[in-house]
Amino acid sequence: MLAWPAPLLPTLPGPGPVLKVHDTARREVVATSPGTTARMYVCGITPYDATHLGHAATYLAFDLVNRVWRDAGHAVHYVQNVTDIDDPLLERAERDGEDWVVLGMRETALFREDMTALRVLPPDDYVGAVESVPRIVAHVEALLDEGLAYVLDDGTGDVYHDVAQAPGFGTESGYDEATMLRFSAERGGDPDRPGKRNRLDPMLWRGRREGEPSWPGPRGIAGRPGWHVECATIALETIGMGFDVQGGGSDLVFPHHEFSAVHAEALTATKPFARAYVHAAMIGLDGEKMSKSRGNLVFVSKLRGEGVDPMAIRLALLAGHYRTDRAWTPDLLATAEQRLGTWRRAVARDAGAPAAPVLQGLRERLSDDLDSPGAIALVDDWARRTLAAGPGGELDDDAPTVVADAVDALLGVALDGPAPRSR
Ligand code: 5CA
Ligand code: ZN
Repeated sequence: MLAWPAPLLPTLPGPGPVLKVHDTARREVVATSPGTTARMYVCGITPYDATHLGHAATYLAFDLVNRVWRDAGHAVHYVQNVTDIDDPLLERAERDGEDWVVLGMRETALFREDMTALRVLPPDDYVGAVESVPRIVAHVEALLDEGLAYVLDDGTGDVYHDVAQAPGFGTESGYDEATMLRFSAERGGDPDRPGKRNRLDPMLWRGRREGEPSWPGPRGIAGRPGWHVECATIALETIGMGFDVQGGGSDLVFPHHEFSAVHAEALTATKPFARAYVHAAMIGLDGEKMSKSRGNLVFVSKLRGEGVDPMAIRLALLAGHYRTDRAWTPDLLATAEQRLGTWRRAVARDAGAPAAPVLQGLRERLSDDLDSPGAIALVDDWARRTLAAGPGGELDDDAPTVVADAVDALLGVALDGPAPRSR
């Protein structure tokens, strides 16, 4: 699939430090150790509705990973999927009397626009589930051949992975069985379905149902792919096993990332799928997780349509740490607009407070588990000192340019625009 255009990335003097991030599997902050090319897979959208601020926050967190790695001198092979066939897409299309293909294409196009406006670096491979069906089928077939998967004996043709034969099962989330059963029921699994060998067994292939789209499948069973094997397949086809970061929101810790890893590790008989599993916390609204199914959404495109500067949206979301669940509020946006205006006024000056400590501080903060609030505080302080300095103060001529480049390259916030209108 087509991704979106890349924003310009200024080059900064010297390399930045090694990135440390929190790995869900090891339950601690760990140093990443990519080769020349860092490899990252981030779970993409299910395109049945517009990008909300929760999605945006998650993609911004991984955009920081990308930027910190590049600043450290790595090339980055970034992969993202689009779940362009799944239950929620079909349900929404049915509700609205729309073709599911048209719905998916339209919402994916809107997502590209939102990501472009937010200056998110695009994936190198942007891959849909539908275009991956033949490779997914080959994988399901392989798991059946190995005796690691089974066809449910109820005439539906549904295929499940037998987790009892997966030695690594449970190591990504670290959850106990009761927690797994609860999340499985809440997040697309079917623990109460009769006939499964284990209640947690995840579906690999769903046999054709009346009125649903279908493709030729494993063992000649027409149907459509399961969710976790989609991401396992797309990652294996693009960046292979043992890649550096698997990313997504914390609602993907279980079952999705657990089973993507289980499928891929079974298919290749190697470990690990990812070297670190990194999860962004949830953005909420009015005390609840922002989600398409709850309908309590603030859309990036709606804010853009109201004339909100996308750089203010970016700053508002990065003002909280990616691992802290947090609420979206109008105040957050107002503060970010004010901050953006202040920063823009400061970098428009002919001279500013010394830039070297700001560059070093930004690098230190962001490489330390993506401490964006800490990074933002450093720029606040620099802008305050720059704007407060009178003529003849200790100011450097090149400081505004260096700080603007650092803020652009590391935080992804372009400061060459006008100060946003105040509300
Ligand atoms: N297509 C699958 C992943 S393969 C999916 O989860 N799609 S999604 O559209 O539901 O979510 C896209 C991304 O946004 C996921 O990483 C998800 O964890 C994240 N996300 C969803 N809601 C929120 C939220 N309220 N706050 C933060 N991140 C969220
Ligand atoms: Zn995924």
